[in-house]
Amino acid sequence: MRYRSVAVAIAIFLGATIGDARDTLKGVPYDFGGQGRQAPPPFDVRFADVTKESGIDFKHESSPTPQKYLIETMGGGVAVLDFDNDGWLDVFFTNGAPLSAPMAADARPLKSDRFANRLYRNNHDGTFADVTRAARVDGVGTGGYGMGVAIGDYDNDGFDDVYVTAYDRNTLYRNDGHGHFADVTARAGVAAGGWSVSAAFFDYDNDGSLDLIVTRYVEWSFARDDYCGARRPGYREYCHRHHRWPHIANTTQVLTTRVWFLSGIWRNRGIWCWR
Ligand SMILES: [Ca+2]
Ligand SMILES: [Ca+2]
Ligand SMILES: [Ca+2]
Repeated sequence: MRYRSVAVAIAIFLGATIGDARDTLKGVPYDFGGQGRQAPPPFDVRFADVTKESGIDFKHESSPTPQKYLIETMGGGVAVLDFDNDGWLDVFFTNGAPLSAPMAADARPLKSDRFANRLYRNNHDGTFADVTRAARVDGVGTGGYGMGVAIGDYDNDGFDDVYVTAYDRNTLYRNDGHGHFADVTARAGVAAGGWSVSAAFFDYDNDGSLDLIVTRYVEWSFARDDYCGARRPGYREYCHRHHRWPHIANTTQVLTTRVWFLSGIWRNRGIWCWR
């Protein structure tokens, strides 16, 4: 009798479970445990492409060359932030830099107007205005070949600041709270160098000031633009100078698993002092 009771109990439980699941799938309200809670209504959210109407006309410029430099193959970063604290989200994009074929071994890519980073201010009506020049975040004349972007209020003044990663030189832009940014990279000592890709602000020592972590990709430069694999027009394979696997097709996997390395963590010791 004991086992029969258990079997009946299991059958009832399974039946109840199946029944509940069917009711939920049908969108039938269900009272969870008699507490008056009901299943949520069917999820029917759809997205519309409003890019054209929004006025956001940014186009990433990779500057493709016959050499097919490895940095050309990377996309740019994007951040959504409220840089003017008006309660509406604005958008920032990173961009590449002009390359030629070939580049000098010691070349350092410098941005021109076509390769400017872009900042779009939210107009509160579904449209955005390009305020890059006024905000002084285009990176023209400096900036390197842009990769990622991190947002954080590192000086605790209530306005979000911007950190852009790039090949050759990263940039920290301080928000002055009046619609402008200043390049404070040298003073802050966070240029990093090499090929930086990802970055994030976080308070690793819990002292109330945001610190910065930056990761780099591979040891690469125009002088170390190693060529691996088959050579034929319009085609290129990549490898790291210390790890040559010409028969591995998925070179991205090789690069990310073997030579990914950390650039550094900068501890914020005050507004202008990072170590
Ligand atoms: Ca805003
Ligand atoms: Ca700030
Ligand atoms: Ca800290």
